[in-house]
Amino acid sequence: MSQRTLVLLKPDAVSRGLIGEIVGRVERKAGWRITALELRTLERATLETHYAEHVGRPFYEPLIEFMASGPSVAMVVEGERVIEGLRTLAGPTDPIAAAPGSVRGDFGTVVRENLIHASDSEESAEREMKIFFPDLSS
Ligand code: RTP
Ligand code: MG
Repeated sequence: MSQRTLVLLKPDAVSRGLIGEIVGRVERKAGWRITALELRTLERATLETHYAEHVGRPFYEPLIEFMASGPSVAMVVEGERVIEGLRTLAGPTDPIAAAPGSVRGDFGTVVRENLIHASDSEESAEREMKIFFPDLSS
């Protein structure tokens, strides 16, 4: 079942020089392909749309601030069961609970600065791809 998912390498991943490390892990998975990729400092408005589900949570404001603090990499990855696969590759939200071998488990300690975002369902993937790559063909 080929799918597409939206991945963000968050500002901590970019500032720490981990783009190649993380992109390399994605590229090495058999049959997965990166079909769009952009380095850009994300606008507040873009982030508010992306994180709309978290409005009102105590971590919402600091999360938006952090995500707007420097460049991120946005990309679309296509391939077999890639939505679940990218969530596995990323690891759980809290990097201390994430197993070594996952991106968060290998490189993170702080919940907010957890390096990577990956869409959590087909519906989220469709919604999020349109936010970051409005010109993408379906
Ligand atoms: P993401 O959406 O970024 O892929 O991460 P996720 O599904 O694993 O986590 P989610 O619950 O959607 O939270 C979104 C992002 O908000 C930050 N966060 N901080 N308690 C906290 O301080 C807290 N909780 C969440 C993290 O950056 C998380 O990835
Ligand atoms: Mg999420």
